[in-house]
Amino acid sequence: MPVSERPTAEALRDQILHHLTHTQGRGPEFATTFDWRLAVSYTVRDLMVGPWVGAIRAARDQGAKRVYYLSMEFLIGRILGDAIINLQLEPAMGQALQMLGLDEQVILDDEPDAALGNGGLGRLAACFMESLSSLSCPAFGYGIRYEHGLFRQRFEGGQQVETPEDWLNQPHPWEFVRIDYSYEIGFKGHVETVDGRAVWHPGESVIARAYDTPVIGWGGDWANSLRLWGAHPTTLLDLGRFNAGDHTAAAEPEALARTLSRVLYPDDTTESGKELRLKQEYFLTSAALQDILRRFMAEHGDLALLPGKVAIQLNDTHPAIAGPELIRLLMDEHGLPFERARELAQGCLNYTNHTLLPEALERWSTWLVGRVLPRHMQIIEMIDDHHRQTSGRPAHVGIVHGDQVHMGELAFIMAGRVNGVSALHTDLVRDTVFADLNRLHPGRIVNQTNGVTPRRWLRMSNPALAGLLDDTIGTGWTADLDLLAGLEPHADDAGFLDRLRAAKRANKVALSNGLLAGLGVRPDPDAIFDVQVKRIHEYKRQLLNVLETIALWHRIHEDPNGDWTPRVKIFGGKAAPGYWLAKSVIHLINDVAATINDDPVTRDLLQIAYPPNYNVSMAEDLIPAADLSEQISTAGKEASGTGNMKFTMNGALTIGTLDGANVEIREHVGAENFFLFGLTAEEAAAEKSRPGHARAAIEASEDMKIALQLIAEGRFGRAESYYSLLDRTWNDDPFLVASDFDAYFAAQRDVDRVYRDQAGWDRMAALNIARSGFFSSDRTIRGYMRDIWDVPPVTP
Ligand code: 26V
Repeated sequence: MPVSERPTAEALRDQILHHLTHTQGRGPEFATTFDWRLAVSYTVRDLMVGPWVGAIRAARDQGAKRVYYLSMEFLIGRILGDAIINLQLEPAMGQALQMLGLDEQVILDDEPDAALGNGGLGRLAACFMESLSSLSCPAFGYGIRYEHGLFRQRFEGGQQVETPEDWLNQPHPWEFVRIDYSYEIGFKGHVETVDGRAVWHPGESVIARAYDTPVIGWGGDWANSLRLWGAHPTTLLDLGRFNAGDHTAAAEPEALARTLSRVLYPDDTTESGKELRLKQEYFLTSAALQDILRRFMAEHGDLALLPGKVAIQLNDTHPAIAGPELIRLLMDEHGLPFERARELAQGCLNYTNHTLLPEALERWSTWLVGRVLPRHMQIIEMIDDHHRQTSGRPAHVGIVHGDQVHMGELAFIMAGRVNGVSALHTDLVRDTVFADLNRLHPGRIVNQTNGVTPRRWLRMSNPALAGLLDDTIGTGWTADLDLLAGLEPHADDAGFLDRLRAAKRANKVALSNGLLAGLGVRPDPDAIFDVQVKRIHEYKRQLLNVLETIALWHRIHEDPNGDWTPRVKIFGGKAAPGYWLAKSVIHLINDVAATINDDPVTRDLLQIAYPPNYNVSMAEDLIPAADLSEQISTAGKEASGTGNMKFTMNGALTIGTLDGANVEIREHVGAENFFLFGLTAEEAAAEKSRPGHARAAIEASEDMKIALQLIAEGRFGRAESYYSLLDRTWNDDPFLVASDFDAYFAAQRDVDRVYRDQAGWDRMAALNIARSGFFSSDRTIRGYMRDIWDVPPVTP
C-alpha cells in the first residue's frame, strides 16, 4: 500500500467508532474491551479486502499457476497485531487508540490464539502463508476450521491437566463464510461397476463449507486466502423423528456431521489409528481437491493443463489421500483412464516429510481404509500395482504391506517432488526411511530448509530490537532478511552493543514483571534467561535440561560463595494427553522448581519458571527475552526445528546438538558463536546399539548420578512419582540423556563463563542476528517456488 493511501490516525479513529456503533451495535460508553477489539479488527480487516480481491483478480486474469498448501494444522496465533504490522498502520493505529482512550496492548491481548495446530508443523504452515502473501505468490492454504484448537494446559499439583480450548465461542472477526463454496464429502458405502466405470455410492456424507481468512503480506499489497473447511450436515433435521417426538434423535445427523471439524487431534507423535482422524484427513483433502478442480475447470477447462496450473503441497502425510482422491475425481467424475489420471495427479502433487520417528509415520489398516473409503482402497491398490510393474522395485517396497497402508510410501510414490526440512534431515530421509524409493527415483527428494517469518517473529514481537535494527541498517530487513548482514560491522561498535543489550534487558524486565511475576518468580534481569520451549517429547530431552538444573543446584549448594553466574531456567510446552512419560517430565520440572525456588541458599543464583499453556502468544513474549536457546534433541531426531531460528534472529545464543537446522544455524553464525555439545547423529546411532550404554554413562558421571539420586531420595516431591522415569533412564535411555550429560553440563559452564564477559556475549549475540537472514521463510518459499512448484518469482 503506498504511503499516501495509508489511513491517518483520525481516519482510523473514525472507522473504529463507526464499526463500534454499526457492526457491534454499541455506544462507546457501553463498550467492553471485546467490543473495542472487534471494532478495531473490522477496521483493519476493511484494509485487507482491497488487496485480497485484487490478488485473486490478478491471479485469475493472468491465468497464473497457483500453489495449494494442504495442511491438517495452521497454528496461526493472534491475527490483529500481525495485520497492523503488515499493513504498516503504526504509529497511526497507536495514536487512534490513544485518542479513544484505549490501551493498545489490552486490545491486542484480548484476542484468543487461533491454536489450530500442535507445534512445529502447524506453525510452519502459518509462516508459509504469510511469506506466500509477502512474495505475492498466488496461493491458497486449505485446512480444517476446528471448533476446538489445541487443549489448554493447567498444572495441578505440578501435573498437567487439559481443558478444552474454545476460541470460536465468540465471534471470529477475520473469517468470511462462503455458503456458495460447499462440497459433499462421502464416506463408506459400496462401489458398483456400471458399463466398466466405477460408481461409488457413499453410505454417509457431510457438507464441507468454506470459511475464508485473508492473510495479508508485508506492505499490504497482496493477500491470499486461508480456506478452512467446516463440516455441516446434508440434512439438518430428521423431521420424521422430530414430529414423532424424538427430538434428540432428530438432531443426530447434525451432531454427527459436526464432529468432523470439532477438535484438533492433540497428539503429534503417535499415530492414533482412529476412524475419526482418517475421516478428518479425507474431509480436508476431498474438499480442497473439489475446490481446486472447480476453479481450474472454470479458468482453463482442459485437464491436460492441470500440472501447469496447479501445484499442491502435502504438509506431511496427513493429506496423502490426495493421490487416490485426485485420481478418483479425474477417473470417476471426468472420465479419464487410470494411467492418464495418475500421471496428471503426480504432476500436481508434492510431499513434505516432517519426521523420521517411526511412531509418527502414518499407517492405516486396509480394513479401515476399505470400510471408510472403499473406492480409494481400490485406487491405492492400482497405484501400488502400477508402481510395482513400472519401477522394478524389490518385494519389500510398496504402499500396501500385509494389512497396512503406508501413507509415507503412498505420498512419495504419488509426488513429483519429496522434500525434507533441513539439510541433515533430507540426507536422513534419503538414507533411511526412503532409501529404497530414493534409489528407484533418484532426484525426487530435495531439501528445503525451514524458515520463519521475520514480520511476526522480529518486527512485531520484538519492537525494541526492531527499532534498533531500523536505526542501524534501515527498515529494508523486514522484506529482505539477508540485509541483516549489514549489522556485522556494528558487532565491534560499543555504542551499538550497549543499545543491543538495553533492548534485550527491556524485554527481560517486561517478562519478569509480566508472565514470570504471575508465577511468583521475580528473577534478576541480569541473570541468564535460559529458555526451552517446545512440545514435551523424550527426543527433545527436557529431561536432560532438568537433570542439569538439579546437578547445578547441588554444586552451588556445595560452594555457595563460588563464582556462579545467576540463571533463570524457563520451560514451556505441552505433552500429548496420552503421553505418560512426557507428563512425568512436566511433573518433575514443576517439583524441582518448587524445591529450588524455595531454597534461600541458591535463590539469587538459580530459579525455574514453567508458565502453563505455552502457545504462539507466549512464544512472542519469551523469545525476545531469551539469552540462551535450548536446542538439545538427540542428534538425528529433530527434523529441523523452527523455534531455534526465532531465537537466533532475536539475539539469543544457542546451546545445541548437531541436529536438524541447528547444523545450518551453526554454519551461518559461526562455530565460535554457538555452544555445541553431544554426539553426532552417526555416533548416537552407534551408541544406542551398545548394550548397557545408559548405565555405563551414568556410572561415569558424578553430576548425573547425584541428580538421579536426589530424585530417588524424594527431594523433589514423592520419589515414587519418578520410579518409571528413573528406571527408564538407568536401563534403557533411548534418547541418550546419559551419554550426552557430561558434555551438556560442560557446555553450560562454558555459557556461564562467556556470559560474564558482557561485551563478548553481546558481540556474539549481534553476530547471531546479523547472520540469521537465511532463516527467513521468504527464502524457504522462494526455494519451493523454484525447485518444487515451478512458479515464477514475482517481481513487486
Ligand atoms: C502427527 C500426528 C499423528 C496423528 C495425530 C496428529 C498428528 C499431528 C502431527 C503429526 C506429525 C508432527 C510432525 C512435526 O510436527 N514435525 C515437526 O515439523 C517441524 C516443521 O517442519 C520441524 O521443525 C520439527 O523439527 C518437526 O518435529
